[in-house]
Amino acid sequence: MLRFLTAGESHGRALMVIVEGLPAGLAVTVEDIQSELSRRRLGYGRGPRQRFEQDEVTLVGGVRHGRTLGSPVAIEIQNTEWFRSDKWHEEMDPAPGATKAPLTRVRPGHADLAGMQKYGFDDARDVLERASARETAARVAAGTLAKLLLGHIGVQVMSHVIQMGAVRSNAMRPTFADLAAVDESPVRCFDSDAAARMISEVELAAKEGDSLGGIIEVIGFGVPVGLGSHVHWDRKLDALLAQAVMSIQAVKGVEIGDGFEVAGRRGSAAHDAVHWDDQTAGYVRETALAGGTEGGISNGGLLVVRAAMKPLATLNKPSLPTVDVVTKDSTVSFKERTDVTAVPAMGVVAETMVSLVLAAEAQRKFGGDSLTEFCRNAANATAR
Ligand code: EPS
Repeated sequence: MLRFLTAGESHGRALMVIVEGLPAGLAVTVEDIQSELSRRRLGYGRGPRQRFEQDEVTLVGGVRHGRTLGSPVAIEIQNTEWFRSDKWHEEMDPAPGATKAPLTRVRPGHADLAGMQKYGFDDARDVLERASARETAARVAAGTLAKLLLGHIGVQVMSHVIQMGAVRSNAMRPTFADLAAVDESPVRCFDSDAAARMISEVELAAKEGDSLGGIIEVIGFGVPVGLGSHVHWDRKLDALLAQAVMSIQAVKGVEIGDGFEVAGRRGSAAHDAVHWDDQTAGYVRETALAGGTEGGISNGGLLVVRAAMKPLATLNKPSLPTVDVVTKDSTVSFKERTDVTAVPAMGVVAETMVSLVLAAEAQRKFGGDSLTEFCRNAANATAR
């Protein structure tokens, strides 16, 4: 089974990810990973760090002469600030020592307080360094491998921003051919009118030292029939997707297809009608209300997953009341360098998580130790 594990703190020397279970023979380069990582840095409203962060990638193991070996793939992503300065060396030193400046005025909405209570820490940095969305860079590196694998069986995954703050996009759903246009939008929105309003919304929030959330949509094209299963709760594809996407930092809602909207409709208007198409000799659904899964099984239609991100808990002008955990006095939180919004980047991370789930389920269904075996099995698994 395809699985991965990340390690590393936001301001430590590097992030690491180990991806296990890929077939041998998958072509992969550092440039493939770097190009996905640079897509994650996109997006109006990101803070100063994204301008200098280089996401320098080293393939540490599992790849030889541009191809996977079937062994675990280990990837390291250096943190630019650590390697180009000594800024974090003392603060994040793994050797025994103590911080000079513990962070004790916890941020409401962040992992700070719950994490300190859970692990018995006196310094919020012990929590925030790992809770930081910086960790998603390691996920995106892993997701690059999943996307490359899926590409061999004709699956393509993209995302776009459909809401930023209160501004909603009205555009038609993009196709995969529109991905470059989406990535060129400073807010990764396919609706250029809405994009302009989203940018103003970000500028306004930035001026007021505030933050913004929003909603992204992930679309999967060419997902084969039969990923996931109805037979167990923990094999349902929609449930696996929901967990994977919900695990992204600051995501508070996940919707498969038109999940919430459909709840208010009558059954006769809530489902995707099924037709037979003589030309392709296959079943077709012209709508994707169910988001491409029925009974927890991919149905061969368009896969649609949406994720709602709360506004970032770190505020440039901290204003929400909180408590200093040492004195118990009422105060406002400490200040950390932050983004105004990370919604456009979260879309790329959600693509990653969806791709990792689809690749794992495709491996479960088609198996194979080599890419050739995997592709042969997928090609032979014709849906009846
Ligand atoms: C983050 C705070 C900011 C973001 C960071 C996530 O980092 P810093 O405090 O170092 O400026 O830029 O995101 C990334 C570094 C990244 O690569 O996504 C946070 O607190 O979660």
